Amino acid sequence: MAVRSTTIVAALAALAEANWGGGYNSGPVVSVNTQQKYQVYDGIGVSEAFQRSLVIHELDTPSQTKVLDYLFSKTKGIGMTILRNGLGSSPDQPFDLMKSIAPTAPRSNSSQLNFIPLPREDQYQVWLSYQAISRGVDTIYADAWSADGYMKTNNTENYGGYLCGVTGTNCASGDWRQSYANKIVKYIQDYEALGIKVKYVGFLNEPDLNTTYASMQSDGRQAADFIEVLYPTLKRAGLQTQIACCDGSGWEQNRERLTGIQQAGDEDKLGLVTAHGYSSKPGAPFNTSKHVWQTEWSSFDPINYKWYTKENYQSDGLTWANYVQQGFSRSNMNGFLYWWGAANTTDNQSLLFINNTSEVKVTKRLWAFAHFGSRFVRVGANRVSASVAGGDGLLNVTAFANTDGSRAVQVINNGNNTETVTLQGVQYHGKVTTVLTNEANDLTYGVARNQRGAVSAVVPGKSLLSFYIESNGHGW
Ligand SMILES: *[C@@H]1O[C@H](CO)[C@@H](O)[C@H](O)[C@H]1NC(C)=O
Ligand SMILES: *[C@@H]1O[C@H](CO)[C@@H](O)[C@H](O)[C@H]1NC(C)=O
Ligand SMILES: *[C@@H]1O[C@H](CO)[C@@H](O)[C@H](O)[C@H]1NC(C)=O
Ligand SMILES: *[C@@H]1O[C@H](CO)[C@@H](O)[C@H](O)[C@H]1NC(C)=O
Ligand SMILES: *[C@@H]1O[C@H](CO)[C@@H](O)[C@H](O)[C@H]1NC(C)=O
Ligand SMILES: *[C@@H]1O[C@H](CO)[C@@H](O)[C@H](O)[C@H]1NC(C)=O
Ligand SMILES: *[C@@H]1O[C@H](CO)[C@@H](O)[C@H](O)[C@H]1NC(C)=O
Ligand SMILES: *[C@@H]1O[C@H](CO)[C@@H](O)[C@H](O)[C@H]1NC(C)=O
Ligand SMILES: *[C@@H]1O[C@H](CO)[C@@H](O)[C@H](O)[C@H]1NC(C)=O
Ligand SMILES: CC(=O)N[C@H]1CO[C@H](CO)[C@@H](O)[C@@H]1O
Repeated sequence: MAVRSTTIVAALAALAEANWGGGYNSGPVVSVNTQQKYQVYDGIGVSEAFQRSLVIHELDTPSQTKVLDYLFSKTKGIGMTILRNGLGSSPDQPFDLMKSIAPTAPRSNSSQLNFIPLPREDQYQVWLSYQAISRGVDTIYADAWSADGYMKTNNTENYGGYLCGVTGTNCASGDWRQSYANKIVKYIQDYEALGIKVKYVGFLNEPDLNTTYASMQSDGRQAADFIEVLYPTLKRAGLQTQIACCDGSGWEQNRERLTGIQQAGDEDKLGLVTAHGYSSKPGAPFNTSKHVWQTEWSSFDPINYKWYTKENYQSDGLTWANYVQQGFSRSNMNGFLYWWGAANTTDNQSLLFINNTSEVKVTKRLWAFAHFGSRFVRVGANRVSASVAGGDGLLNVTAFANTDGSRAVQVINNGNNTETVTLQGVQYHGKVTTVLTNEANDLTYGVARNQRGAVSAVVPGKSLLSFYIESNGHGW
């Protein structure tokens, strides 16, 4: 087409938006309103804690590059922007433990901790952070599963127990909160010395559970007791790292802890609220003005590479497409993390399965995440209003407006029927890109139909289709 003036372009766009429902098809209509802005998008992410970073490091070079690109590259992969590293509490480092930087007990709670350098580059999490950052990750979240055993009521990093010094504890060895805060600060400083900024730090993981591996229990009051020490310690060290809490094993378990922190008057010391999806799935939003992330969730089914096997099957790609979408649309999350990105564990705990040192297998869950990754949704975007009318009631939609003016609209068809979906309310000219994922497609790019101003696309049953409009109004 010949060069057009911007006035004509604008007029055409206005015509397009006025004409959407012109009766060209009677399928469902997705209405987007970019003026109605909701939460800010921080990203999607994963963890390689418990030495899965080492498993990636052990791969041969082509497989290693493949894994890193799949997870973090927005051109070759899905463009995750958040990495959750494990902050170790173990005395040693056999597979799959995370060794502490203060592995041996000092003389007393008032003595200097016995720091050692980051063990084995923090199980190659330093290397992984560099690799991730070089591909576009902009947020490192360091999270501890427990304090070191000698700081706890039960003298071990395992089997729950509490941090000595918080409400309800009375340890003969004294109050270890300041020591734990000092250790966390030293860990962040070790990363900063290597040029890696830790944006958020968490001191708990699933504090509602007592497990055989590293775990430390805490209710909201007890979390607040530690936050009151950690917050000024971070400030005194001149660190900008903000506190994340509490990685509860489920959404509601975490809500209880957040409420406890709020009642203690310490919510303003938090930078981020973090919850997992296991014990209770993400539901109603938390009552907080802080950013909220779902920071760990996965299936434990055996390895499943498929997109759809049956309704709500925990490890299917389509199930996770719905979980991520609803995380943003219903639970008002700013970020959504899976558990492991890549692991050699033969269950469905990861998005990529590593078999020995040379084979990498991709699950369909990875491609479900891709539609919500930085290929299409950029850090700092706003989720905006999107709704669907017509159809069989089995379509679910979300929309994001990027700060550069580009927009992404995700349409999940949970039904069996193929639907022709018309898009309304999004300014465009030229072509609108479509991206399709289902059993037969992994991010297959196409062009939306554009008939007399009505932009539409065919969305087969059990599929996820994104409309993507570049900042200049063009598709890709
Ligand atoms: C955690 O569970 C173990 C094993 O069931 C038990 O021995 C221990 O007392 C529990 N710890 C706490 C703090 O409840
Ligand atoms: C060590 O524990 C004692 C007893 O609880 C406490 O008074 C003291 O402040 C603690 N030391 C530090 C450095 O927190
Ligand atoms: C939400 O928190 C505010 C205080 O920040 C409080 O005034 C309000 O009652 C809470 N709402 C609910 C539904 O708990
Ligand atoms: C993951 O789930 C699928 C579907 O149930 C199953 O066939 C597969 O065996 C599971 N993965 C592993 C490693 O067992
Ligand atoms: C995964 O890799 C680690 C590190 O090489 C190894 O110790 C472990 O046995 C592997 N696990 C499986 C299931 O292959
Ligand atoms: C891992 O690779 C071996 C061959 O190296 C193969 O026999 C085995 O089936 C693979 N395992 C999985 C779970 O894919
Ligand atoms: C790795 O390869 C060995 C031998 O080829 C095989 O016995 C083993 O099952 C493989 N590991 C996995 C996780 O499949
Ligand atoms: C789609 O959204 C509706 C309304 O929020 C919800 O009831 C339904 O469960 C969602 N579908 C799926 C498959 O999650
Ligand atoms: C889709 O088809 C399957 C298999 O034929 C059936 O079990 C299921 O109920 C159908 N789902 C809907 C929403 O119609
Ligand atoms: C070894 C040890 O001290 N175990 C303790 C862990 O914590 C629980 C409850 O706080 C105690 O009952 C155990 O004795």
